[in-house]
Amino acid sequence: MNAPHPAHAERSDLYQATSPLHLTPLWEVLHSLVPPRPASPCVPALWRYGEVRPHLMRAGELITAAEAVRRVLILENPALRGQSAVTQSLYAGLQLLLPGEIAPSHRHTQTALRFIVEGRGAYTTVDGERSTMHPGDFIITPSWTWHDHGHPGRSCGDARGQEADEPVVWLDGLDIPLVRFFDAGFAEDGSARSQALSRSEGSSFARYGYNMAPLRGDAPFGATSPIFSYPYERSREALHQLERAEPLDPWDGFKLRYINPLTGASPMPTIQPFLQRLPPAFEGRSSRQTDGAVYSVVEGAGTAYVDAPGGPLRFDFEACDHFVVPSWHALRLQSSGGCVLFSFSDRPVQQSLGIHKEERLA
Ligand code: 1HN
Repeated sequence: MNAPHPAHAERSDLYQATSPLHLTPLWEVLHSLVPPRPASPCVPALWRYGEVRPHLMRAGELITAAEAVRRVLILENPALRGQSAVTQSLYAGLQLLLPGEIAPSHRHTQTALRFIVEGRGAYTTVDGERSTMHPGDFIITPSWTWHDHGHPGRSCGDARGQEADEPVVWLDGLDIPLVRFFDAGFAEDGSARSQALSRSEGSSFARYGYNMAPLRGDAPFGATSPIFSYPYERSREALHQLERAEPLDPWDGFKLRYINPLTGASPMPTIQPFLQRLPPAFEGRSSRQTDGAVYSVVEGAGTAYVDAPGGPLRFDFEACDHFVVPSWHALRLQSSGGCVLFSFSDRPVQQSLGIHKEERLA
């Protein structure tokens, strides 16, 4: 073996002498600080609903929504265990509410989205307005708004029948890691379990959801959409109409982004949700983006091929499965019978910083 370069021993001495002063030589870390391309510590991962659901239902037997406050199994990126993060910037979890339960009112700086996975009969109340949940609905909780969830079941006297007795499960997406990064989070519990209602159900949609808007008044939630619920019925219809009559995109199939109707921008300043239809016999091309994304399979089945540093991965997915594609991991989608995918990412943050990048590969 060669003798160590004389400077190396002296450099070592320097590092040892500077370390107690909390000083670090940049030249030892420069390349990992500014890598030539994104090198996410996150890994691609798939959560099969068939495997997750029994544990979620078991949680429903072991703890009430009231005791848990939010009864959720967090989707943790396998490479970020213990951090409650699905990507470096985003949180995702599956929440269960059973008939007769209430998840009590609170508010926090973190913005949340809900995407309903299964079940009927539950509602969420945001800032005094209730939204009934249906599978496929995308629902927003703006930053610092009071919110509670409830599931009256059949005890409330209406005759909706069997369906109101179902467990309801939804995907929560929050900007928790982002807000934690900024050390900017506040939270507060409500004084009542359920907040008082101040508007009729559907009034925010009536005001803002039909390509019209009130004549006076500011945006009620700043940069966040004034619509609390984007019903699946309507988003699905949009995609199906495009599928019937329009050419598909070779990478995305038919993919639309949800918007804040007052601005045309993302419904939330930190999270952009999307809905995407892959028609039958779809063989998508490969692309990569700097925004890692979480996917919820709404209908149908297909395959996601994700290029990862350790070799390509293949996720065969079906309805209610969830998967995560980290930043700058090329993704290719395929579906023989057709499917619908919901997804969300931190794209609006990256776009506002001017660093978002997408590459569509051959
Ligand atoms: C929260 O408030 C909800 O309101 C869900 O349903 C998940 C995760 C962390 C912190 C707050 C909800 C959450 C959360």
